[in-house]
Amino acid sequence: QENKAQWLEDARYGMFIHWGLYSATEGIWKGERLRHPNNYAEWIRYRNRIGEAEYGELAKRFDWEKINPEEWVLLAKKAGMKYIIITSKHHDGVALWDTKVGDYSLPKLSGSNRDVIKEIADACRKHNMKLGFYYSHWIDWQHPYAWNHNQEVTGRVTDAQYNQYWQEKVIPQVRELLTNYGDIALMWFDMWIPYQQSIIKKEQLDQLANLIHEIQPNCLINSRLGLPISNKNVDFETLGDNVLGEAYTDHVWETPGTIAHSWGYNALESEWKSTNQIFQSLINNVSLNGSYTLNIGPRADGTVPYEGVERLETIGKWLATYGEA
Ligand code: FUL
Repeated sequence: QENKAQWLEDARYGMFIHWGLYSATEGIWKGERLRHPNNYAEWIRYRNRIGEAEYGELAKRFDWEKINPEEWVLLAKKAGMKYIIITSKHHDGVALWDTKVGDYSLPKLSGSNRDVIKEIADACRKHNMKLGFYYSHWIDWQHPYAWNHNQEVTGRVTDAQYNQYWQEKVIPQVRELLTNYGDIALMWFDMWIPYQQSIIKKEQLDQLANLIHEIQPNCLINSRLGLPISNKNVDFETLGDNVLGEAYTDHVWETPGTIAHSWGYNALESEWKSTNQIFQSLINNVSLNGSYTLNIGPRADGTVPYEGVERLETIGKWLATYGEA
């Protein structure tokens, strides 16, 4: 039987893009710098308990004159990457696209009519790049009945309430993503514990997977959906953040990796990995038939920090010379 995830194993190297309202904070909230724990820049809304309205104001800081998703695609090309995965909705609950499900989207909050998801989808088609969507299904700091860390502890959200979140936000939003933007190579969900330990029910995950299969049968689903790789609805395994492969497996897998520490843009980032270290990670995974999905965190004006561009281009030059048969 043909493995529909084979292309991902063959692709070996892709780009992750973490971009959203959090990018506009640049990792600093009212003068306060990131600190442990939860010190990923894209977690700032949760960490600093930023309210809905105040967080929404961040959309005004986006510079639409400069934002150009095609440049991300061209950078991925130059880097030798074969696919792109972008955060369509991260934990903050904000849709980057022009969703008809609620008002909490980048276009509506910013007052711009630009849909960067459409723009990146068009650019990917133009440049022959596969496109996948990160979608935070489990956690959503916007919807009152979704999992938002406090409620899991206090048990305030009931199963019925969670299901309301699921039916009125997750399902219709994923339907939009798979209906309005052409062929989507993969859906990258993000729950790092098995669903049994979460508020999510198996029936809800099956409903989500069935929806995806119905609209786009070739679209892959990753294991952070909350199910093991042995489940028929999971097409490839996503290892832990920056966790590299250690052995051959009988399934397709990838590592999501950062160039520095945070995934979202952090102006005070101080933990840049060396080009050599990143390259070694890529080679490690490729030598075990795995894939490496390396992240960039563009600023609110769409520009990519020099430290990232420089590393991507250096590796890309090597790959162009020696990388392909
Ligand atoms: C994690 C998330 O919590 C991070 O913010 C990031 O999206 C990473 C890829 O997955 O677990």
